[in-house]
Amino acid sequence: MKEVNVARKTKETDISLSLSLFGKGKGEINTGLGFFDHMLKLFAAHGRFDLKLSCKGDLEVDGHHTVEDVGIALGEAFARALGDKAGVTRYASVILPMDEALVMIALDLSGRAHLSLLTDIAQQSVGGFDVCLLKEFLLALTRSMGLTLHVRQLSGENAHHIIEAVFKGLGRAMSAAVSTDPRLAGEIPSTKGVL
Ligand SMILES: [Mn+2]
Repeated sequence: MKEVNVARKTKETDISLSLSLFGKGKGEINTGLGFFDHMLKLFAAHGRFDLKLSCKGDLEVDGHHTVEDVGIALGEAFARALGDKAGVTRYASVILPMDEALVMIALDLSGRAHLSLLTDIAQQSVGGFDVCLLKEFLLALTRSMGLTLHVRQLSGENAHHIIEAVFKGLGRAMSAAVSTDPRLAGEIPSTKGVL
């Protein structure tokens, strides 16, 4: 599978993104939100994706449009890179520790968008990143690529650690789900024949 490029421009954001599913984990990310860049770099590194992303968003309003639209563009890139999902593993889950934080990620490249996010984060903001934007990002991603995603915070206190565990776990689980299952011999992993 080769590199996929997505360009998305609205009155709120201007995004250009390139994604390789089987890369070296290289992230070149510039969204103007330092904490979000850090999270997306971890996602790329732990997923072994190569992700180049620049977003010029209306940060003078707040981070909402930037975070949501990056989720939409990233989901579109995954959907296009996966195509008909022939031969992919499809399901994956991981329980990822980050110091005191422990987060479970379970996902299915189902073609159906569903997000179940259960976290308990006391801080409202971390490094200028509104904690509520975590949900907006995951909603945009799941809708855009047709992903079923369950996220459970099993423990944790520090907002940076908890959100970091979500992005690292998401990278790890996505990496496993998009990988080829040789036993499928190129078949689409659904009894319906379509994902
Ligand atoms: Mn960190």
